[in-house]
Amino acid sequence: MMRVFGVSISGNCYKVRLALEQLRLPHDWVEVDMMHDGTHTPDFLAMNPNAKVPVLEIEPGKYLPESGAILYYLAEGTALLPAERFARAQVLQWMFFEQYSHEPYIAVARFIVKFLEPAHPRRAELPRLRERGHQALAVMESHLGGRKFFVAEAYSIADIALYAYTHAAPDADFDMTPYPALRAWLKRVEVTAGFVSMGGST
Ligand SMILES: N[C@@H](CCC(=O)N[C@@H](CS)C(=O)NCC(=O)O)C(=O)O
Repeated sequence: MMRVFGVSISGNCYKVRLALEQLRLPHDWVEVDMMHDGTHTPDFLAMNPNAKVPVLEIEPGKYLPESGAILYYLAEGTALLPAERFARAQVLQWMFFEQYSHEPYIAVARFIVKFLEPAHPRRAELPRLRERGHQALAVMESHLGGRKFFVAEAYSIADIALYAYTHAAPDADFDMTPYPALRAWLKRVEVTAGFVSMGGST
């Protein structure tokens, strides 16, 4: 059985759990104690020298880190990854967008707001993170206007990758009012087959 080394409160790990559930792939979840250096033990570093969750254990000794790479691996040959060449590349386009222009702002802002104490000096980063995060949300809003999903009108791992921290943006006090297409898309994702929420099972 595949195993996921992850942290339940992490959006990057949630992407993997959502894909596994929607693809009905049995797996075991191993909770890593990120707040107490659980990603820096010799055993963990042997799986991912970059010291980050999630890591997928495909079989004993065969490890894949990076949420986007894991989604791509799991989705191969399924409806979550289009077969057509251009659509497939567009899925990667949006997953790279998520990693470079979206997650570094929205996920980091969420971490600071939700998990660091109110007087933490990293709060000084929030205005810039919010500005850049809103730029990413505006790009998504303009792409989604009139579209059902990010690529080729079909739900894919691009939607899973972007859903994780977009739906969690209000945790970091992002006001979603200016993004009606984005809010409608979030609702559309939430009724796809086998959807599970970040905190629970529905
Ligand atoms: N690009 C990576 C980012 C993974 C990441 O940032 N993981 C965080 C939790 S959300 C982590 O493991 N942080 C622990 C650390 O940096 O020590 C991915 O998409 O998987």
